[in-house]
Amino acid sequence: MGPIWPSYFTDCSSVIFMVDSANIIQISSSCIQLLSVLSAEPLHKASVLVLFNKRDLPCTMSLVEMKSLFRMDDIIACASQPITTLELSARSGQGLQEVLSWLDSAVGE
Ligand SMILES: Nc1nc2c(ncn2[C@@H]2O[C@H](COP(=O)(O)OP(=O)(O)OP(=O)(O)O)[C@@H](O)[C@H]2O)c(=O)[nH]1
Ligand SMILES: [Mg+2]
Repeated sequence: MGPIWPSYFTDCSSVIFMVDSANIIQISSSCIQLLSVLSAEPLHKASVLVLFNKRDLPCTMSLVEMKSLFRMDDIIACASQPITTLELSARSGQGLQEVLSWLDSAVGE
């Protein structure tokens, strides 16, 4: 669906970018998609949450490993937006409270 995302960027004040952290094959393309979202002009001031989902599944990398593959520190340092990273299991609900707190503060701004 990536090619049609830009049609939703106008008037968008916050972005949740969900990464399937159980799908190692998709990590590099996921990183490229994230960079393209971050460089989109209408989103240059949006609050961004990068969410590593499916943390309940076995054989997933640690958050530290995922972030290092994404070069997340470099991305955060270069991006114009404030970026938060969190891990989540949408299935078990682990991490959901932190996501809701982020939404609360992002939407409240
Ligand atoms: N175990 C687990 N499953 C999840 C979680 N979140 C979503 N799913 C499941 O993932 C499936 C959806 O696949 P996703 O890969 O998230 O969706 P997608 O990327 O649009 O679909 P694909 O193109 O098939 O990868 C559904 O069966 C969900 O129940 C999670 O945190 N843990
Ligand atoms: Mg998927």
